[in-house]
Amino acid sequence: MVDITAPKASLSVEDLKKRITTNLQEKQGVRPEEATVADAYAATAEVVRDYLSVSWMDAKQRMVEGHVKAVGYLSAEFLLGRQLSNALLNAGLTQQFEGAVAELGFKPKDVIETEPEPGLGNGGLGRLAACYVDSLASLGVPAFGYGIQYQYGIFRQEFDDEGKQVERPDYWLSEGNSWGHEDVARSQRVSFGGSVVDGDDGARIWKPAWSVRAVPVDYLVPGYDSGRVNTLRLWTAKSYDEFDLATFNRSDYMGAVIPQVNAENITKVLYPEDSTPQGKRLRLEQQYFFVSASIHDAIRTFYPGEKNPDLTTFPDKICFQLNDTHPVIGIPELMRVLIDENGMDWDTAWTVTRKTFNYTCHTLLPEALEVWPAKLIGELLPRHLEIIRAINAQFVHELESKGTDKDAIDRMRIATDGPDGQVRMAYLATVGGSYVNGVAALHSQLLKDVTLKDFSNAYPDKFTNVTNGVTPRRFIKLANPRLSDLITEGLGTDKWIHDLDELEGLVPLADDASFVERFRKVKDANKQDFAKYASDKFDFTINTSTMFDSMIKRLHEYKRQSLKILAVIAEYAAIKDGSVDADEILPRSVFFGAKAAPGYAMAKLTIQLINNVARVINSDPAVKGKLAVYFPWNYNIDLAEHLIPATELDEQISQAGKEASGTGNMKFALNGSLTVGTLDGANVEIRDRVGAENFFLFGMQVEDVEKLYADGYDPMEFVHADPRLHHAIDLVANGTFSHGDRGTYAALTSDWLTHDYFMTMADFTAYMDIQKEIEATYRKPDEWARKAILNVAHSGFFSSDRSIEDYLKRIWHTEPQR
Ligand code: F55
Repeated sequence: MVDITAPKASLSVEDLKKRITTNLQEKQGVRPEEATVADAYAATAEVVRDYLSVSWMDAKQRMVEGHVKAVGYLSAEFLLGRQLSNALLNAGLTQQFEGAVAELGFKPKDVIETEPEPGLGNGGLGRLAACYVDSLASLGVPAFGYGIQYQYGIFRQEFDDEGKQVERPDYWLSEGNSWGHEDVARSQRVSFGGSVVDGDDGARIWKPAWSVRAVPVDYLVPGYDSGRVNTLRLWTAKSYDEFDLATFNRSDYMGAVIPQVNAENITKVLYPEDSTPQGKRLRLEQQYFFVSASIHDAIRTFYPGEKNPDLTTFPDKICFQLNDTHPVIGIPELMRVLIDENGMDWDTAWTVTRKTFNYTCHTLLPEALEVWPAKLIGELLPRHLEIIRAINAQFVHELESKGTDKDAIDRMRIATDGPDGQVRMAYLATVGGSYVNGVAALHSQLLKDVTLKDFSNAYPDKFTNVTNGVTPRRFIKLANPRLSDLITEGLGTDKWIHDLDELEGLVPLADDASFVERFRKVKDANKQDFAKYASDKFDFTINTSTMFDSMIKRLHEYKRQSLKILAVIAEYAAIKDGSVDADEILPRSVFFGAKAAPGYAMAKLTIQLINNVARVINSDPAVKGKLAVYFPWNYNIDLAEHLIPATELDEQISQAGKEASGTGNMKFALNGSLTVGTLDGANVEIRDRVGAENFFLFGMQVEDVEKLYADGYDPMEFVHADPRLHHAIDLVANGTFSHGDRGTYAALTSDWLTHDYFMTMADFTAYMDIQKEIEATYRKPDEWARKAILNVAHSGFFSSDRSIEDYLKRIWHTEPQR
């Protein structure tokens, strides 16, 4: 038997070159001298994957044989970003790769950039899942990521001539898939529809109407310098060629065959809504599809070959983290699997299920909590609806016997009755698992005080916090090599890459003139790089001696891109009418990056406005060199990796109490930007750590917002009180940014003046004021740099390694496997 645990020597440049050459000839079918950069990429990716697979097999074997409980991270989204450079870094092969491909006649950068970005997520939630699988592997935790391999990821955003968003399909698999490998032998059958009938001894038997085949596509997740390679298993739907017995019995040939033919639709496309889930049948099909396959996969993995496994031990083998409500149907599914498929009694199954699951909530917006029509669940998953109703009945009974008051019980029902009955997935998750966590301290507090208040009153020990984090591998080491080198030099070690608290060692260097100077040079060089990238890719001409001011995130009213664009318009107007004098103006380049959900009209109109403000301002000689606005289209991980290291001012200006955490804020602070922000989400913790004097705080706080809602908010009062705001809105309304047409932005301006639910008008003056302070600080470059260095030094807490350690201690109660 081959000893797969034997330590392997790393590869030399020569070894790697040889392997790539062989792959080119034998797998890609080209002679090395004829190879294109795409061939070189495909060959390198395969070679690196093969190289990692020895450690991967080893990790899988040890996970099953070892006695450490594993983690299954269930997420409908994993927003990975490009794989090659990350795999090379984590495997310790970056230099060998650079040497090898250079000898083969390629620029390493070109090879890396050939890879299409797998955009299998919408934004923060999906990216967080990607950071977490990186940290799990880097810390040596036995873990699986489980999700969906969509054929079409998040849409590719383009802008038309009017500056409107246009969505284009993202067929990211068109050139093949170097990283994901189908493992057809480990497929799972997932069934839908049909009915439930009585069996013997009170058993209930689900007779589904149709089934699909869930085929796993495995992605390797190499830990940084940990030797561990975990699995990210993304399921793809295939149809079965043969008929199900149930299909055959129904003798409705065409009717029965359509769902089979449509099977592959289940994993066709990622839903692009990031905050208002549509109660669509296909979305529920996606959720059940990946969760059912994953649960069965875990059972198969941990009880190999066993016909009648003792599943009371299941929670000792693995615990499942539910990434928001999307995988919550897993709770009734595990109940069904235990009871119907494995003959367990209800109470034991309930104990096992509750021990197995935990739930992370990522929102404070009520409309973002998934609620499904009971009717739909009943049609698609009739047995699950029965189980959910039984869980609900048992839960209500439990509350009654605890003496919970009747109104509270009514508010807390998991499932409501009647023709419009609903199932509330966040409640099901709270009741059906051990722990519920928010994603930043303030968010977790608000979950307890507001969103899930009744539940936290009834079960206070269930609630905990794990503040989000980001991986320093992708977002510092790979994205910002210059800063990485400077940090390593300053600290005299590169230990910070896996222990980010080491950054504290930079604190004294914030007062070291030569370090400060080098830090400034790094930022300048990154700005030059970005200008070059943006010129090549977007044809932008950017003046790099301006301040780089960025707001990159999904477009949502609560995030308040409107506040930023109104401030830009106000500044533009002030320059034009001479109300600021020329040498008072701090030259700025303002960057936006944002996709809007295709059905979100207000967000799309905001995009159109930003594009047209950019068009007008950037072509107006009166503000040339003073103010410019850039809106690179199709904001994705690649753009973030380029823009964040070059940014000096980061905008985190959501209405207080609305952004659960934010993770961009962490990436910026770690890359030496200063934040202008409200006291919201993780901004609170960032400010606490970097120091109030190194953070530009403005705006209303949660209590102010509550009070203003309660007192009755009238945005007009604020518009009248600040002539700059009044004027800026006038310019939007009078056609300045719509070729004279006064109707274009009517929906926006009327909302600002009448509703303005997120209180943009109320925070405008404070936002303009803080900008003056920002400008004054920026005029003292050494002071600015000192603050930026202190942001880096004190942000080590925001490593996703620390988040994972918190999950291990507070929720999963497991540990790395040495
Ligand atoms: C996607 C689909 C649906 Cl149906 C609902 C929400 C989403 C989604 O993408 N949510 C999301 O990204 N939430 C964000 O999660 C981040 C990670 O925890 C937070 O930092 C951020 O505050 C939150 O908005």
